[in-house]
Amino acid sequence: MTAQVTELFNNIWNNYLEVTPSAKEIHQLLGSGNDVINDHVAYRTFNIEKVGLEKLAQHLLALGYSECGEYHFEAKKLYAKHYEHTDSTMPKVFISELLVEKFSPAIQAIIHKVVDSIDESIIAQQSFLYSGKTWDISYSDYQALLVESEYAAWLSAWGYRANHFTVSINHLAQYQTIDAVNSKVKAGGFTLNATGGEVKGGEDVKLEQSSTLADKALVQFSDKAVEIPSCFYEFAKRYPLENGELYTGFVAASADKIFESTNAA
Ligand code: OOG
Ligand code: NI
Repeated sequence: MTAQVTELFNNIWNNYLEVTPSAKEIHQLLGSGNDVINDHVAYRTFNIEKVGLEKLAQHLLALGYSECGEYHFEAKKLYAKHYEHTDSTMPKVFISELLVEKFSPAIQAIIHKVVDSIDESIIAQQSFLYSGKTWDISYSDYQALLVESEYAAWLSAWGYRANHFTVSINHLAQYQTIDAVNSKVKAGGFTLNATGGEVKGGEDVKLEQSSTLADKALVQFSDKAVEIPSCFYEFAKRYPLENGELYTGFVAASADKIFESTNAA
């Protein structure tokens, strides 16, 4: 089963690198051999049954993952769950979904048009997790979504692909602290998401995180091609609980700011 999980994440990683070249460079900058382990990978979707978070999760459950935690984001109108594999060296997966009914009728109509045009057979296959955008959307519809929800706009333009991969600082050979990682990434010429400060969380909440600002890549809209924010790279350090085991959950207050890594700079 782990070989299948590894193969799935290799496919997801390659699809992510197509629009996130900085991740490959940063991976080389931080690693020294095989010490770059993924803490987690994140997905975004809409809470419409056809593509709801359970539709993404089914492919993980089939490979030995199970549901471990849930999170609410009132202001961004999102709900999320995270999944863990029995083999703790496999990445955790964080899946959020947009509460579509909380948006204006015009926004809901654009979202439903997108979801209606997805082929059911694409969703049913494991490759759905690295299928990207399999529909047409105009640049003006993208801009309309952007006014009410950056998340909805990002998802409609990029589709089903990892929104980010996350380097586990705990496993790095050369760096032990998030400040050391952040300094190295910035010295390499990359920009960090500074919303709420570069470091989100800390030892007090058992999880410390930072992330780059998303790369920019070209999206083929139905009427024209435009460069927009694509995906980002995250760095996470986990701290032990009273029982000595590393905390494996997420921290909603920090995640709320990580979401903004795909905002236009
Ligand atoms: C997910 C943001 C949350 C984390 O590590 O807290 C997250 C997203 O941007 O889609 O990944
Ligand atoms: Ni994350």
